[in-house]
Amino acid sequence: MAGLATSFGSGAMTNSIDDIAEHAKAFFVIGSNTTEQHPIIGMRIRQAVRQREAVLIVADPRRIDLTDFATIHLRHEPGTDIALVNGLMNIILANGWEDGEFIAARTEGFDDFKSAVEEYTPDRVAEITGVPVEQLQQAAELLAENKPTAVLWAMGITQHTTGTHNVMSLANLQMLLGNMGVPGGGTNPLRGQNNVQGACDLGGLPNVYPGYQSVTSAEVREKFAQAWGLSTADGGSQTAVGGLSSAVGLGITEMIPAAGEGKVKALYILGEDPIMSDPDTNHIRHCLESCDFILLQEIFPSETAPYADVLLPGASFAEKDGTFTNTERRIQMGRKAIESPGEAKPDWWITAELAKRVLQTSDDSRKIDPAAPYSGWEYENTAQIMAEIAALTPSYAGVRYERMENGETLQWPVKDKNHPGTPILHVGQFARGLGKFHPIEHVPPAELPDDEYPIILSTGRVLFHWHGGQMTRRSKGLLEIYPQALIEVNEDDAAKLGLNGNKRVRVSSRRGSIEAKALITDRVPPGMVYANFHFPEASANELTIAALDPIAKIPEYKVCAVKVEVAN
Ligand SMILES: Nc1nc2c(c(=O)[nH]1)N[C@H]1C(S)=C(S)[C@@H](COP(=O)(O)OP(=O)(O)OC[C@H]3O[C@@H](n4cnc5c(=O)[nH]c(N)nc54)[C@H](O)[C@@H]3O)O[C@H]1N2
Ligand SMILES: Nc1nc2c(c(=O)[nH]1)N[C@H]1C(S)=C(S)[C@@H](COP(=O)(O)OP(=O)(O)OC[C@H]3O[C@@H](n4cnc5c(=O)[nH]c(N)nc54)[C@H](O)[C@@H]3O)O[C@H]1N2
Ligand SMILES: [Mo]
Repeated sequence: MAGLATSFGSGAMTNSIDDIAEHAKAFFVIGSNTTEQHPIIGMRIRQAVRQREAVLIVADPRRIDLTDFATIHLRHEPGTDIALVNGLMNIILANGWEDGEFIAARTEGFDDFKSAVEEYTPDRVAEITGVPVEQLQQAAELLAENKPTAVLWAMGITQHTTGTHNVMSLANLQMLLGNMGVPGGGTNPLRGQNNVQGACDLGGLPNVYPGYQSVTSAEVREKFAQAWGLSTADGGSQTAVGGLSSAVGLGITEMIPAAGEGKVKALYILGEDPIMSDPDTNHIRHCLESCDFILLQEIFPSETAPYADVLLPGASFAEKDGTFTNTERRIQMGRKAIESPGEAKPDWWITAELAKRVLQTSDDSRKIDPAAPYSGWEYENTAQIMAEIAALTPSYAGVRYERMENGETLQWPVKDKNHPGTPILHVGQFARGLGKFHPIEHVPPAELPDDEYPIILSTGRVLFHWHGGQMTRRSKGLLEIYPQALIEVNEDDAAKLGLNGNKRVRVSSRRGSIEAKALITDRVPPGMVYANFHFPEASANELTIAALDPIAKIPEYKVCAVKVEVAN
C-alpha cells in the first residue's frame, strides 16, 4: 500500500489508460494478470475485445482469466520472455514487417540489435520457450497487422534476474513496429502499489532526488542544498546534514542483507512488511534479528512488528490528506474522510517530527540556514509539501493543490501552472533523443529444476488479497471468499503425486518449506506450481530465492525450484 522504499517495477506507462483502451488495435499483455491485479484496466481490455474486436495476445505461463478473451495465448516456460520476444522480432524482420521509416528517423543501434535477433530462429525459440513455431508465426503476424499495439506488462516480466533486459526487449519490439509516441501504442508497465509511481517520482529510490534528478550530479545537489538550507553541497560528505552525499544508496533488497552483515545498523521501515514480502524469509528473519535498531511505522502490528524496537502508529489513507500518482502518471487527491484511532498520525507528520528531533540532537544543526525556503521541516499541511515538490521537481512544476481542488487530475510532466499535463510520452522524440535498440540475449533463471527439486515454483497474488495480507486478512468478507493459502497444482502432477482426495501439499525449496491446501487446476502447466504470499502460515517467500537482477535489484520471485509432496 504505502511502499515508500519499494523499487519494484520500473519506468512509467508511456500512454494513458483511456488512450490504449480506445485506440489500441491490439493488446500484447505479457506477465500481467490484468483482470485480477489491475481490474479496471483488465475490464477496459475485455470491453475493447468484446465491443470493438480489438486483438488480444497474452503471453503467460499460466492460464489466467484474460486468456479466455485472448486471440492467442502464448504459454511459454517461466523466465523465457527474452527468447520469446526475440523470436517474434526474428519473424517480423524475416518478413520485412518492421517500420523502416520509424527505425530510420527515431532510433539508433538497429544493426547490432538485428544481428542478435537473427540468432533467435523460430525453431530455436520454440525449443527454449516451449511455444510451438506456428503460434510464434501467428502472434508475429497479429503484431504486424494490428497497429498500433499497446504492450502491457507487470511483475511476470520484471521479477526475474533478467527483469531489466526483459523490459528492454519489449521496448525493442515497440520501436521495431513503430508503436511509440502514438495513441493506442507504447510500453506500459502497470505499476503495482497505488502510489508506487508517486513514491518513485518523489525520490523513494536510492539514486535520485524527486523528479529522477541524479544524486551524482553536483548541480542537482547544489539546488537541493540551497533549497533546504544546507551550508554545502559537498559531494564527498556522507552525512545527511551539512552536505548532500553523492553516493548512490542501497535498495531494499540490499539494505536488509546488509543489516544481516552488520553493515547497516538501523532500519526505518514504513509501509513495508519484509517478513512477508521479501524473498527467502528465513534469511530475512536472521537479518532483522541481527540489526541493532528497527523503527517500524505501521497501521497494524504486522508480521515484521515483533522484530521492531519501536512501533510508531501511522494513519491510514482514509485518515489523511495527500496525493497518489497512479500507474498512468496521473496525480490525484485523497482527502481525509475519518479520524484516526488512538495516537495514529499521518506518515508525513511523523517523519517531519523525527527529522526535527534528529536536527536538534545533531552537532551539525547550526549549519542549516533558517532563511532557506524549505529548511526546518516546518510543515503544517500537505499543500505546503506539494508547493515544495513543485518548486524543486520539474515534472511536477505545475502541480498545485488549487488545481486539483478544481477537479484537475494532471498527468506529469506538468511543466508550469498553466500546462495541461502530458497524456502520452515520447511524441515526436524520446527523452534521450533517439530511441536505442539493445541487443538482448536469453539467460536462464538463477535456479531451475533438477532431480531433487523437480518443479518450478512461480509466485504472485490473487484477486482477494493484498501482499502480506495485513489489510485484507482483516476484512471479514474477503476472508470468507478466500480464507487460506492455496497452492495451484496441475492435474497431471496431482495424479502423479497421488493427491486424490488428499488436499494438502508440502512444498519445499533449498531455503524452506510450507504446507497448504492444493488447488488442483489447469491454470498451471504440468511441472509448475503457483503460490501466493498472503498468509503468514504458508507464505511463498519461505521458499523463494534472493537472486537479484543486477541492474534493478529486483528478486526472481517468479522462478525457483521446489519439490512437492502430499502432506499428512
Ligand atoms: N488484488 C490485488 N491486486 C494487486 C496487488 C495485490 O496484492 N492484490 N498488488 C499490486 C502490486 S504491488 C503489483 S506489483 C501488481 C502485480 O500485478 P501482476 O504482475 O499482474 O501480478 P502477479 O500475480 O505478480 O503475476 C503476474 C503474472 O505473471 C505471470 N508470470 C509468471 N512468470 C512469468 C514469466 O516468466 N513470464 C511471463 N510473461 N509471465 C509470467 C503469472 O502467471 C501472472 O499471471 O498487482 C497490484 N494489484
Ligand atoms: N513471492 C513474492 N513476493 C513478492 C512479490 C511477488 O510477486 N512474489 N511481489 C513484490 C511486490 S511487487 C511488492 S510491491 C511487495 C509488497 O510488499 P509490502 O510493501 O511489504 O506489502 P504491503 O502489504 O503492500 O504493505 C506493507 C505494509 O504497509 C502497511 N500500510 C498500509 N497503509 C499504510 C500507511 O498509510 N502508512 C504506513 N506507515 N503503513 C501502511 C500495511 O499494514 C502493510 O503491513 O511484495 C513483493 N514480494
Ligand atoms: Mo508491486
